[in-house]
Amino acid sequence: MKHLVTGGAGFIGSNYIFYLLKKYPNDEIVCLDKLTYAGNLSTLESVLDLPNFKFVKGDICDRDLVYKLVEEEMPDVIVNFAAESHVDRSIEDPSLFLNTNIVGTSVLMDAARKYGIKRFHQVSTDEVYGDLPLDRPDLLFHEDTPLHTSSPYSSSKAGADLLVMAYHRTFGLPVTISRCSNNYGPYQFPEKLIPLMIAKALNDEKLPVYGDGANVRDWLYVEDHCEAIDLICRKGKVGEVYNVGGHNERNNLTIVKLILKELGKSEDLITFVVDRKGHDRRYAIDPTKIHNELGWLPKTSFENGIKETIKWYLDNKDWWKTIMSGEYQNYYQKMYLDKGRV
Ligand code: NAD
Ligand code: TDX
Repeated sequence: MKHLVTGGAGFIGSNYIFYLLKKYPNDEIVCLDKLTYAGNLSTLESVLDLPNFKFVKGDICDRDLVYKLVEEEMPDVIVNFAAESHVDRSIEDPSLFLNTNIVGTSVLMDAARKYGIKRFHQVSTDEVYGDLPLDRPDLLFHEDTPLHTSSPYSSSKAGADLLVMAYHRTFGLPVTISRCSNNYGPYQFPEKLIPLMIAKALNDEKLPVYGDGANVRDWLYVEDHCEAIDLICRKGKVGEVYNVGGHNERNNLTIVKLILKELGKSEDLITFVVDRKGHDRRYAIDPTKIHNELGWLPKTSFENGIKETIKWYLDNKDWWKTIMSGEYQNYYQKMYLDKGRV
């Protein structure tokens, strides 16, 4: 099978590429990534020279480039991870999110239509459903829960989801959508809660908890998300949405305290800071459909996953330290262009 993976130099996309290459060593993968601040080519270092892997630096909004690439490569499936993904940044600058997350998705789907690609998979998020109250633990997000977004980020993802379903209904494009809860694991950019708190704790810096720290997220180990996407691409029903989550709700303060405990650091490092604007209170996914229809269940418990993740950040300090220093942005020039890999 040949995959065009967009956003593969980011957190989940890179884990997806590693997952595919381990499980299907003969599959071919083309990765298209703009290498924004969130894309780190050094993450893909171990696969860059494989004969069945190709990296292309480019923007999913660049119609000419995308059409040319899809025509040349003719992948069996396009899996779209490329996005602006950080809620706080979307509050600072919404327009970038609308462009990449909505316009970029439409350009990819136009290419998929034009060249008759057999599957377009959109990687979406539970944030499109808005939030749930803390005092109603019985409520969960189902696939037919109305879209009800809070941030420019989640609105841009919901806009893309609506377009994906419209391309299916109007043009018959063979699409699927996955909506997953919060991921954690190796290679997550240290602006998101878990890697940020690990890095700050290791540097003995203050850990900024927004508001009262009682906001709840439903955490899933990234490899479990990758397995779900792969299953949907191979066996999922065209035109369907699949929720992905592991019934693992925790509030932010619990997570931060757990990280400090694992690292042997004092809770005095916690500092409560001004809340995020429009901050979603609680997310909780009902993954019954993907379990019943495709047999998917998460394999990694939170207890093991968080230990593995903390260990990974301890063992790979260079990876996140070069990010925090900005050094990683020279990697493409140094290790890719200069080595003639293009
Ligand atoms: P990320 O920010 O770590 O990575 C995004 C990648 O997309 C980067 O490599 C970046 O360079 C690339 N990119 C950005 N704009 C681009 C453009 N215009 N053209 C080409 N490439 C571009 O994000 P992530 O956390 O890995 O999330 C991947 C996808 O999964 C996103 O669509 C996100 O909405 C979704 N998602 C994330 C989570 C989560 O917890 N992180 C949960 C559910 C869904
Ligand atoms: O410094 C912080 N302090 C803090 O209290 C940060 C960065 C976050 N938080 C809180 C805000 C959220 O309640 O932690 C929670 C998690 O925040 P993020 O890591 O920014 O994730 P979230 O906003 O939940 O969105 C994530 O999950 C859904 C991803 O970034 C999205 O791409 C995905 O769609």
